[in-house]
Amino acid sequence: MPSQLASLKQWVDDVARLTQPDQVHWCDGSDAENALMVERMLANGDLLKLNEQTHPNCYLHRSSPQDVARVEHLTFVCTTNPADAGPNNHWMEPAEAHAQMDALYAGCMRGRTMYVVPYCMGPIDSPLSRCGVEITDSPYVVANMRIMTRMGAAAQARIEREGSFVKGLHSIGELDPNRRFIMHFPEELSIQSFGSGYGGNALLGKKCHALRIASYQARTEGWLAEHMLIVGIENPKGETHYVAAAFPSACGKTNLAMLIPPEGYRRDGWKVWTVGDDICWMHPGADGRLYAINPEAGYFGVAPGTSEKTNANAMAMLNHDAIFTNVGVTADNQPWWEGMTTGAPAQDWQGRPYDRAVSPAAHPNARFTVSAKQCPSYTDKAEDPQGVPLSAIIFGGRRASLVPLVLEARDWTHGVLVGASMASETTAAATGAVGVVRRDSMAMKPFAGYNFGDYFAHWLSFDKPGAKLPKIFQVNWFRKDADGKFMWPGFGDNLRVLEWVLKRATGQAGALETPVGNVPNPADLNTDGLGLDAAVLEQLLTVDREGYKAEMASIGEYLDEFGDRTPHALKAERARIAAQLA
Ligand code: GTP
Ligand code: SPV
Ligand code: MN
Repeated sequence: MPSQLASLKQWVDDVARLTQPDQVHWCDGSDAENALMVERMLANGDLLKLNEQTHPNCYLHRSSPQDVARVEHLTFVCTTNPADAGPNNHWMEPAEAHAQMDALYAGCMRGRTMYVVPYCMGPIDSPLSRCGVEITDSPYVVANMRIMTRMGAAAQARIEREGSFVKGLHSIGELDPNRRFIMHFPEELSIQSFGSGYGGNALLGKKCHALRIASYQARTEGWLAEHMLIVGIENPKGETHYVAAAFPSACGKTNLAMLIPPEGYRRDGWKVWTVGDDICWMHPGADGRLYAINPEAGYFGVAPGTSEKTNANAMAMLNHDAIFTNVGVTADNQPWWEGMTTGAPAQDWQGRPYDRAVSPAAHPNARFTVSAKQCPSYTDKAEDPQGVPLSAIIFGGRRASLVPLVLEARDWTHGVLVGASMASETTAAATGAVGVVRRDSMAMKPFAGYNFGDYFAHWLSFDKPGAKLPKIFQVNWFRKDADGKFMWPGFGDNLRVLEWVLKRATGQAGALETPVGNVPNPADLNTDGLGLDAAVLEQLLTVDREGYKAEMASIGEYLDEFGDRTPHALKAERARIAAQLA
């Protein structure tokens, strides 16, 4: 139903005049509308139906082979003052960016339908939620936004009531990588994306709105928009503590959010509840604690590596009503990707006969889209308008060496330094080289909508009288031995580390103090039934002082990249640790 809100109506009219679609469709989010989208995509080849017996209502989308991941080099934050975007972002002058985008958008929807997609990030009745409208010419985007957000009539009603929303304009254009831009205008609360139909480039509610624009809004409004999963850990006494954890793209958020406890833990009564797997909005509550909501309603998860062994919860939610993007298929048309323990690929992600010498069956960044409610560990706390109170915040990355399995920050300031100085090996989630270690502060390098120096200061500002902040930790599941093998089993066994984290947060576990943080003594971790070599555990928990001296020097150089925007308190904290190590 076209909007009664003058600003929304006006914007949609302006966009239609610029892009010249054949039709304008206002999305209501209904089942009938979704059936129409699917019908259109089956007709034009955007979707292929998967095996109806084994995977009812499941579809495969094969994206353009040149359009398979986020494109950081084509993603811009367009602020009036370049220093507000910071050295952590690509910047373009707003007027220049608008001129470039207008030229690309001119007439780009001729012969197409323009969809107007109202959506709400967060529970529809939560004061912490924020709304947006995405205009797109891609029915694939409409179908994905319907799963990933609260999309349709209820969101539109909220937008009309509140009168404000984030404006997102998206066109797939010709899917030409040379005519592709993802532009953000935080001062205007708007996003413009052209030339990609993939994931975070195109589903504008996700990284563009819920991280880049939201982080900018959150700074002025006193909250945090973060690249974090949210998980509830229920102990045998029936107490549930919530943890938020930031890992860079394709570094284990979905897996940790859906963790299945090791057998001994299950027997003792431990349970894990999934609130979110990618994005977390945190607000200080009246009681001084930080409360978190998951602004998303679905999961856009990495398929390769997902298996009965690593993530049985994810496998169970992918049997029906899911969209698969760039996976392979079996001879009987079931989805297939590397790491699966059953079946065999017949075609690869580009639809060619599978040949291991030519290509993996699934693209390394192949994804599934599925409603959060289909996950066996779903909790209706994900719908709680107040959010869940956090007991711990964890930062983690892929570090083959140096960083121990887990360490605890001394206090909030130290924790912010730990997050700010995170580094991780790059992955297939973004176009470019894979496996290169780079600084990725709070796993937000590709997603912070403003200068990291200001962002670190904003993080520090939460430590004020009356605040009951979560404790901050760092983890590393990805240490490798001399043979290049992972030293820690990971996945379900990560609960062993979470148990120590929560015990530390409630003052019930021991630790060894070191200049870079507190690490568990081997006896402080529950390793029952793990069968891990004592020497390996020892190595995982050892702080390499010489290695950390070099790391601290490198962190000093990194903090200096943000000039005088880097808070003095953070530099002082780094200097204090460096001095202790010396
Ligand atoms: P985005 O959706 O891109 O933000 O990624 P994510 O952080 O949710 O990563 P995800 O959980 O999808 O994991 C990415 C890859 O890391 C998958 O191939 C996993 O199998 C692998 N992985 C996840 N957890 C672990 C772990 O504990 N140990 C090891 N070795 N690999 C892991
Ligand atoms: C990520 O890259 O961190 C993702 C996938 O979660 S995307 O939606 O493409 O950003
Ligand atoms: Mn992500």
